[in-house]
Amino acid sequence: MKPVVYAAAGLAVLPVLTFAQRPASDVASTSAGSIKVEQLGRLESPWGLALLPDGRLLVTEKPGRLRVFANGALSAPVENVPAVAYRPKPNEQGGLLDVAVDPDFAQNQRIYLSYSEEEPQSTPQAHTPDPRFGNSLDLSDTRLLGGVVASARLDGIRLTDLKVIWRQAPKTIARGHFGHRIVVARDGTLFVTSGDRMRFDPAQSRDSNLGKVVRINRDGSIPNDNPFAGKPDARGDVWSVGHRNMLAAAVHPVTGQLWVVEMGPLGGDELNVIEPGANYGWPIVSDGDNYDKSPIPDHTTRPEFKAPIRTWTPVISPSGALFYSGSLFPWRGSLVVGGLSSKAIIRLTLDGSTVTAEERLDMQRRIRDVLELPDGALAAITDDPNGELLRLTPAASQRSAR
Ligand SMILES: [Ca+2]
Ligand SMILES: [Ca+2]
Repeated sequence: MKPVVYAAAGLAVLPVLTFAQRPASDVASTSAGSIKVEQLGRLESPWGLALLPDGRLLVTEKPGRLRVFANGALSAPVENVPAVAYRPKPNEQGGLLDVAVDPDFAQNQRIYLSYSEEEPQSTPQAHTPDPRFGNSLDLSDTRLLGGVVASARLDGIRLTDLKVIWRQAPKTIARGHFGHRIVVARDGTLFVTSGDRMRFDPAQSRDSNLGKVVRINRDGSIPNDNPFAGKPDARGDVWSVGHRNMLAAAVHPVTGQLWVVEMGPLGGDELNVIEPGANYGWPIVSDGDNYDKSPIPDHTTRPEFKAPIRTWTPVISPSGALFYSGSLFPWRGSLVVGGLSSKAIIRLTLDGSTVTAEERLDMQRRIRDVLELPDGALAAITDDPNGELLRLTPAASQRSAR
């Protein structure tokens, strides 16, 4: 991997950006000039953003609400959103998670939601502490949970004809690592990032879809050209193997490949270019280590596993990604990644599948998802019980437009 150029003062590289305050609108200087950050609305723990063909935005809130942003305002909660398994901070990662829009929405009005559900009538199970998590595991968590993808028709602000089309299997105790970004592939199939549910080893197991990238048809059936479709010893929904917790994913605009940004453990966040059937190594290798400081061999020690094209230690905590295609910012072709613990938007300049530069926009907020608006502006949501829907635009063009 080529050395990555970090943003740093005094070097001939891209500047670090800092917003001095957190008012409803911020301005900061970037390599693309001054950027204005406007607050469009407030949301409780928003998680996923999607754009409808008519320009309306969909946004989820983890406690179980879906809202429509149109004409400058957030709607009331969309009716008939299914019940989700959610419990408030600091112990939750589940709830209502991502939302995606059918490529034929104008004809069929269908959208896709991911969320966590509890096993009906499940008996609470004792938690087996895993030393690899150190003291980071929530032992009060004893319910069997799993992630779900559902399809529904959006009729105004009401869902109809809701169908569950995919489930994580097996359900397990543990509050985290659902994953669950939904990305529509160029061929109209759906990619779903399925986290390891904090159980490590299922990520390498062929009879589980935990710790995998999954690809399904829009009705939940298995595409015939999936790498393990029809094989007796593997699940047909699996597209790639050996992942931890992938909260950011986007389809490359030229190659059509899925790119995912994966949370590492203690260090070792990864940017991976996904190839069908490939094994990305978790939990056997990671450039990070376990929470109890026990070492995990680095990727370079096991070349049989597909290596990330970039890793981050300390971590950025990736959550949400897009390939920028607009012209409002001079960023066409960049991969833009939202960061939680980094409280940043990370922009990677690419040459093919090599990262040639990295710019961090210091947002002073945990960024949960990012989206490109039709005019090339960026929308972002923040991971906070008192979260924000933000719009980022070049400050100069904002002034000239008014
Ligand atoms: Ca890996
Ligand atoms: Ca390591």
